[in-house]
Amino acid sequence: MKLKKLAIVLLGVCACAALPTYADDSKAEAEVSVETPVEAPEVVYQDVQVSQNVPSIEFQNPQLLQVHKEKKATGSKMTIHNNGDEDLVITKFTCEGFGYTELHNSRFINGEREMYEIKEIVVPAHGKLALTPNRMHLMVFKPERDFEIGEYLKMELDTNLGKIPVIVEVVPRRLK
Ligand SMILES: [Cu+2]
Repeated sequence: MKLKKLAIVLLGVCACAALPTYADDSKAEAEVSVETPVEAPEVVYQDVQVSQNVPSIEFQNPQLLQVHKEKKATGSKMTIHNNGDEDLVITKFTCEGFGYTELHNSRFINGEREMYEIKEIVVPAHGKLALTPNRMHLMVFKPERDFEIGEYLKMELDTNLGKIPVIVEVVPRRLK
């Protein structure tokens, strides 16, 4: 008797699982949206990223070089495409996991690279700009922890067109 009852219960479970139940789907969806953290990034990492709030701006291969152990700082590499009619002016930015940031340019004196802070980075309308530690770039300081190669970190750029999120991939320190 007991065994038969168990079989019926199991059958019932199987039948339920096989049936598409729209009520359950909506419930699952509601649960997901409740559990989604408020600070979830609006964009995910892709080789080419287009911002939802400023669709004329495109980021190609956004990367952050692994943090320099002694200097506790590092720079970014990416190409920013501006398909809009207005120049893009970056005035500051933040980066997840870092306590301090600066906009930088580099100059070479006797073959030695020297970085210095600049007030803004401009990507001309209908133009593009390649950011690299050898030229203009986004520099981050005060790492709050160690970062692994392949990790994704969210940056947020303050620009004349509004705040623009971009996800950077942590890559090995290798410069062309
Ligand atoms: Cu720098």
